[in-house]
Amino acid sequence: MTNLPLSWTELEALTDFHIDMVNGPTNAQARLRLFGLTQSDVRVTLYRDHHAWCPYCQKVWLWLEEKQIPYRIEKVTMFCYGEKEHWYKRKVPSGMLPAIELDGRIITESDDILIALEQVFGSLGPGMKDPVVIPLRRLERLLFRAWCDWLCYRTGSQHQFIGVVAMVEEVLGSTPGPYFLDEFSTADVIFTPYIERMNASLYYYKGYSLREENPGLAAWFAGMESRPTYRGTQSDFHTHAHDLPPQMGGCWENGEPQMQRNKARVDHGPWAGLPDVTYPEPQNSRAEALQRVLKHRTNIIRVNPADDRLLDEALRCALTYMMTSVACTPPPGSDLALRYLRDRISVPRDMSIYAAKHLRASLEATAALAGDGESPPLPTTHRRDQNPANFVRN
Ligand SMILES: N[C@@H](CCC(=O)N[C@@H](CS)C(=O)NCC(=O)O)C(=O)O
Repeated sequence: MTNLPLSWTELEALTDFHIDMVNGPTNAQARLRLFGLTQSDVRVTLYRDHHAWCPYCQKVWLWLEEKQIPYRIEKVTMFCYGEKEHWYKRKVPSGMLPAIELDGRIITESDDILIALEQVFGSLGPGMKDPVVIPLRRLERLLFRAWCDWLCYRTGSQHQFIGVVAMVEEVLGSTPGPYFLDEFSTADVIFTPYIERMNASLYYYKGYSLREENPGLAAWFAGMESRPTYRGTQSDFHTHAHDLPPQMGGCWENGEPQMQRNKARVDHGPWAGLPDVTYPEPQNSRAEALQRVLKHRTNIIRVNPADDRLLDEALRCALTYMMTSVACTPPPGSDLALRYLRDRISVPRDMSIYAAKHLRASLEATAALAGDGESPPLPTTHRRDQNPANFVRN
């Protein structure tokens, strides 16, 4: 007997997921963060990318969240996703992100932004110019360059990267807790965006698991994941693996068996258990995924190359499976459409990491009932398939 998918109305009844975006936990969807204060307390606007992906934006975002500074968020398109907003180019002619407006003054460059914020709101532990932080900032840039070299060039050196990682491990091993200094501080914020991207990209393109092979970094990740601020900004392997190539000018696969296995797993699952997250899964992650799809379903269906009616039914099959474990066979030909969507869930832009894993898994399991067709590979020189202009307003 064929199971029928639930209707949209029946699906709506299966989620009561709700967070207070303004005063609740860190989240990528908020346009205003108040931390219990009022709009008249807001002195800062953060301009960051629509995708919640830009690493330098994550640095400033995390800092503001840790310090609980009330701020507004204005989202801007990065060049490789679409056209830069004219209003932003009038403020910041280079179009570069992040920028902040602090008491009406525009500031760019993430380090200068943090320094300016420190002057007004105080530092997060030892500040950017503190003698204990400066060498750590240099180490972060050293690690960054060694990573770029290994990831992006055929001749790049794993050996050199591992050498810098050993220096990072030594620092982490010399502090009493999991962080770069005795307590969580600016130094951890500075390292966060690129360590996260290194973990994802080296797993996928080189078969190397930064987090699993280095005890200091494993403990650091666990420390970071104990913080709701970091969880709210945290991305997953799939998102990073496919957002990095256009930003980095390409990433080189080393073609080794472990790399091939890792790549297949990130692209096709199973996503549960990947070393991109280890904190215990929240109970409401399926409900979160469902709520996010319900909110954007019209656009999700419209931008998919498949026929709207076909995807409408197929998507309800996948969501029914995710929420009830009842498998419904989707219409013939919908395997491509479901996998198109599977490949375009962006974390944390669309939902949190565990919610995305459930949604990807349900889309894949449902697609497999229709066939083994794959949608064309994701572009590597741009990501205009993700142009926010298709999503910003319903
Ligand atoms: N040194 C700058 C680097 C900022 C940067 O490279 N931003 C990139 C995004 S990660 C950007 O805005 N690129 C233009 C674009 O993609 O639209 C900083 O620390 O803020």
